[in-house]
Amino acid sequence: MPSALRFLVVLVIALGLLTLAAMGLVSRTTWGWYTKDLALRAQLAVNGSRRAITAHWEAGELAQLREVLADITRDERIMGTAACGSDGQLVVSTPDYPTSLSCGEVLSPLPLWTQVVAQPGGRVHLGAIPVAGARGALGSVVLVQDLAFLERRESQARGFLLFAFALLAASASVITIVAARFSWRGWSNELRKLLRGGSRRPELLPLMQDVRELVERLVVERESEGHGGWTPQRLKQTLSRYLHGERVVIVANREPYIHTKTEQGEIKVLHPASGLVTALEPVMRACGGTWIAHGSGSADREVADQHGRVRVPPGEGSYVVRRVWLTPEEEGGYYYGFSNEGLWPLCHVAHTRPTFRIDDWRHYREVNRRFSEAVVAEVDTPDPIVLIQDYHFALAPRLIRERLPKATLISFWHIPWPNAERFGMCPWRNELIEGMLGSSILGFHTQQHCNNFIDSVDRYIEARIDREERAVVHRHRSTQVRAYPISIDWPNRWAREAPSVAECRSTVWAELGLKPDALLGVGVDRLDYTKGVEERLLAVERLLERFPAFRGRFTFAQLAAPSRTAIERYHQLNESVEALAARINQRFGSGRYRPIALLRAHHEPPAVFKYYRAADLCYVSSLHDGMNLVSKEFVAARDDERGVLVLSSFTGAARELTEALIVNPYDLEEASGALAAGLSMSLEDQAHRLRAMRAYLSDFNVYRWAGRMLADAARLRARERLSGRLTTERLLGLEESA
Ligand code: ADQ
Repeated sequence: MPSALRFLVVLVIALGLLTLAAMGLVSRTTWGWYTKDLALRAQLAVNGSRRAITAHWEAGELAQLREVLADITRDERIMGTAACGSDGQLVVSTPDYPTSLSCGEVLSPLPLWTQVVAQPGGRVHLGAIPVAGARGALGSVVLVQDLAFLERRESQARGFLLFAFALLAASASVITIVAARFSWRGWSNELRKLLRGGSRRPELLPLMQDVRELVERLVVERESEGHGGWTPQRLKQTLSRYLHGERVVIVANREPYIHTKTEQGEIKVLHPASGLVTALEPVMRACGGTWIAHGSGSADREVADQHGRVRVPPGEGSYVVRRVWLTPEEEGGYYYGFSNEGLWPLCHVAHTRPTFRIDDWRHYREVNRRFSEAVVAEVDTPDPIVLIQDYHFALAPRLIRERLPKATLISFWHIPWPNAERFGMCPWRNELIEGMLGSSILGFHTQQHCNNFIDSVDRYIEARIDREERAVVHRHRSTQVRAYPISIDWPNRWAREAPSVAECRSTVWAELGLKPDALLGVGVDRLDYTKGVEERLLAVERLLERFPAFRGRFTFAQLAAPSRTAIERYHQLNESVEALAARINQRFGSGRYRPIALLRAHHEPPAVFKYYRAADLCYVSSLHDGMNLVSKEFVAARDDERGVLVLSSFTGAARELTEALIVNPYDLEEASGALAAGLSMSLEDQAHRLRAMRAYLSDFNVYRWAGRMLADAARLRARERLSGRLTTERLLGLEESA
């Protein structure tokens, strides 16, 4: 039986019993009132004729006495009257006086004697009123009153009562059901709100805090144990469970969708193929938050609203890009100047001097402030989750923290962190470190970068380092410093969509004009001095010097996307790479054969993956690299388990892709030897190495990177909520005891 019906049955039975009890009570009370009334009426009737009664009775005028008594019975409810002598004998009575009522039974010395007796026609009320004359007591006048009217009234009252209780029962049931429904809905809505953290009902908060903490702890523990692989769906589920509907805000220099105008005046949307975008897109799609970025496209303003907002992805609109507009001076100072001429060379050990200019620093500070204000304007709770990306925003965590003390701020530094001594070259090192310590969690690709950061804190600012917790405590706040190695999506979209390896080879062979038995090496980079492109070309030159068998057969295709071209050092690099390629081609080229194919352009991901799949070998020779996604993309592209990865030991990736041929790119003997070994590696060895690396990447993909950071953030939020509650409880306890 459903619980609502069960409740109704119990309710009706209870009301029935209550009605019976009430009717008994009402009946007794009304009878009491009425009999009292009848006695009074009898008294009044006799008193009104007392003189005549006494006179006729004393004079023995019985006929006149009967007439007086008959007058009294004219009242319709008085059935009969009798005069009973003190000796208990009937003196005289009216015709309707019941003969069954003898005077002996009703005589009483009391001023009033009443009784209800049953008669064949129904119950009657007897009232005996003593009468005395000049010579003493004469007897009593007995009035018999009909009670039929009273019974009628009683049954009417009972009917009304029954009806009233039935009505009450029905309305109580309806009200109870409606109220129960409403209050259940209210409770469940409240519960939902509470779980999302949006309730304003303080009485439920302590209970729900416990529920939330328990749920969060269980989920976090389960998720962080890493059952099964990380997929976009699992990330999505984890996020909605962790975040309870809270929105995520991302702060990054690069926007995920750039609107540009073509020469024909059409608006085109570009989705930049960057590791950062690939990593963070699923997070935004799952949470529907806001991505705050520099609006750099030529048509960005045209498609955005007055606040710089535009919904993306186009046609889907699952989250918002909030564009921050920068003047050319701001972009020059903040992006090209302090970020890319100061911090980039400072953090990479790649022999380009960092340049620090006071104006650049001012712009950097100002742009960080502008982005922080945009964060404050975009959030709708006091404790949002904000993901701050990269070296462009070292000051933002502290600026945001000042405005949103309860926010969970996760900063991720995509490039290396140098050793403390090197970091000390920056005139504003303390401000940068203190800015970053506004974060709740600070992520780097490797433990080495975390260690370097902690050493820099130790050397330059007043803070406590909690090595056990891997955290820095500064201004009473703790920042966890953790390694989260970034990765690529797996299964990889571009690898899945690419043509077969044979097709890729034949297209690339045709594009480069290679002989059928040619061997192909590939390098894919932004043209940046940290990527070791010069060292790479020198290694190819050394290969051809040392191993003549590869001359005329081996070609190295370098895909080089122009980058930061407004900076002088990048111009120089461009020229030196071109000159080097020309020299090597000059030295070892013959006929149509060119050992170096320098393809200086931004290639769309399908073209990049075509080269990965066509090549016999990929050489990543970074002089210093936070992670390096090209190496991981090459492994993802080779579902045929063919090809060799030669990888610089100075990349974060070298710690994970240990089956690659790991080299020191400065050591041209070692690097050229590895190239030669790679080009002559057995197919079995190639497959063995690729299989191991592919298995690793299928587990350690980009969803795991984002999921682990957010799982740590969820754990931190649960812990902070608990400690906040303990503090409040303790304070309350102290107040009470004071
Ligand atoms: P980057 O220095 O840009 O990233 P990387 O990690 O190799 O270096 O990512 C480059 C991305 O650009 C890859 O997805 C690659 O396919 C693409 N790309 C490179 N050359 C290209 C070309 N010519 N045409 C088209 N696309 C090209 C920074 C850090 C890295 C860190 C990432 C992510 O310097 O160490 O791995 O962020 O955190």
